Amino acid sequence: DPAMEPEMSEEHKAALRSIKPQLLINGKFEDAASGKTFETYDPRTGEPLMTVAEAQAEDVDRAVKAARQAFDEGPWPRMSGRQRGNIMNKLATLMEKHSEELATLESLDNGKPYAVALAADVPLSVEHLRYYAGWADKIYGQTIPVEGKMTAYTLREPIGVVGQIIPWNFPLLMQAWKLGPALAPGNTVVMKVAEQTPLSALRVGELALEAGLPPGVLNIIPGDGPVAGAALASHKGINKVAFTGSTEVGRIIMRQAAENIIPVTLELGGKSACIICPDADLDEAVRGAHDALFFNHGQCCTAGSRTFVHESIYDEFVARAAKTASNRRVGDPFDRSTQQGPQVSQEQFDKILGLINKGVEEGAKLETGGKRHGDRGYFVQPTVFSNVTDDMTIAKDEIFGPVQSILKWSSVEEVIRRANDTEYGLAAGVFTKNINLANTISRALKAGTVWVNTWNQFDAGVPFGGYKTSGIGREKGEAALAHYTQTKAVYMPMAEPIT
Ligand code: TXE
Repeated sequence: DPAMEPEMSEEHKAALRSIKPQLLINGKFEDAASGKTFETYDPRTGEPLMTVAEAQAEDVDRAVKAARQAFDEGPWPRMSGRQRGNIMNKLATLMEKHSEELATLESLDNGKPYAVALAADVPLSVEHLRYYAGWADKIYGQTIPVEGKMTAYTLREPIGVVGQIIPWNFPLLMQAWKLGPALAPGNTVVMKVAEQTPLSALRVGELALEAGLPPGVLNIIPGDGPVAGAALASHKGINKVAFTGSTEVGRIIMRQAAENIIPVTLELGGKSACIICPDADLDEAVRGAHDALFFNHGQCCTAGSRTFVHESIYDEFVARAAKTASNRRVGDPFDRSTQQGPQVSQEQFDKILGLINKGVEEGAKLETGGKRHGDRGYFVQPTVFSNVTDDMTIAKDEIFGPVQSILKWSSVEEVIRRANDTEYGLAAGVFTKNINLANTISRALKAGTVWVNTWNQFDAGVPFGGYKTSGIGREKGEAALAHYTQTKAVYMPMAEPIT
């Protein structure tokens, strides 16, 4: 395709050639039974990037059967935790070895800056797998003293076949977040990757086989949400479902899980409040609030999409925030100076520009940006709105784009109430040097994560998840393992103890 030539280097082509763009079922890459395929697009140009096999219900069924057999008869849940940990560590090491290739795929498919993918997405995914590899031989129960001549203990067993559905904003990282706690205790997995970004996950699937993951333990099915995703979430053969994506689809997934009475974990949308107190270091706060919103082009469930600024510093803050946003370097993700690439898809691009227009219509003041950047691809100008009020659409809906909304507050009680006045509760944060204020506000915020004078910290060991409609359950840390194991209690009489 001549339109693509200027931007497709030999490195890019080599990374694309490294992929088998098919379904990974039972340790083999294969086409969909129907032969169906779909295109994944290059968000820089909107041109097709690669043709990928598209799973239908019959393929999902084959994948679930493979995962079932691997769980019921295969070595994975039967080998020692330490052996599982060794294989997971090998996968992490292979991913590290292929860092540049994986980062290239991530940028080509998703549009995020290559430098960010290489410095964050890949190493954080590697670290995550290593963290859970470390847990694999440390998942154990308790011995519980009971009445009478009886002994009792618990075992923590894997749940079985797990269905996992992931989104496109952090393809590698979302895959690692889901795989780590599922694989460590011995579950087997069928993973539906996002139709926008299937590439890096497929490469990881191949590396997992190379690392020695037995066939059927990890099955990867690219495909459409309402087709492949729905077939997976409603399949009678899965024992648990885990989903990251929109709140709207989360509701559907939970309904389907209810039909089969299986546990469900959901990581959904957010409208996170970033509260700037009058005593905050203004430069740090402007930079912090900027990064909280604009990181990953605003495509973060934790985006600080409601910036609440105290009235005493409001005008100065707005001026500096607008300047910072207008200085943000937008461009080709493979240019090392680029801070912001294109949004992931035409659909997201349209949604964001639509919400920007809504902001203008409803009376918010456009300080900078507001339009598409350039004339092709899905680039959006870094945009800042001031004079945003709580009732505006841009203050309520998840925009998932580079659009900062700055609201004004005057008292602590008021800002806490307004920050919590949302259906979401994923993350929140406060910038202040006053330790009492930091404590008061962080305790009062109804959100699964609160950041104080920082944002977007995601250590593998720290639990992450939502209050309210932002989700159910926790990912990362020890907390996630609880969702991927079930407890068996064993009672056994014992002879009269001799003491
Ligand atoms: O999400 P979907 P979309 C939010 C964000 C974004 C909006 C829409 O606001 O603008 O959601 O994005 C699969 N049964 N987030 O449309 O549809 C789908 O194929 C089973 C927040 O991309 O929820 C993909 O793999 N699966 C979010 C995954 O669900 C279905 C990240 C997510 O897609 C399905 C992404 C169905 N009926 C978007 N329909 C976050 N929490 O970080 C779709 N899918």
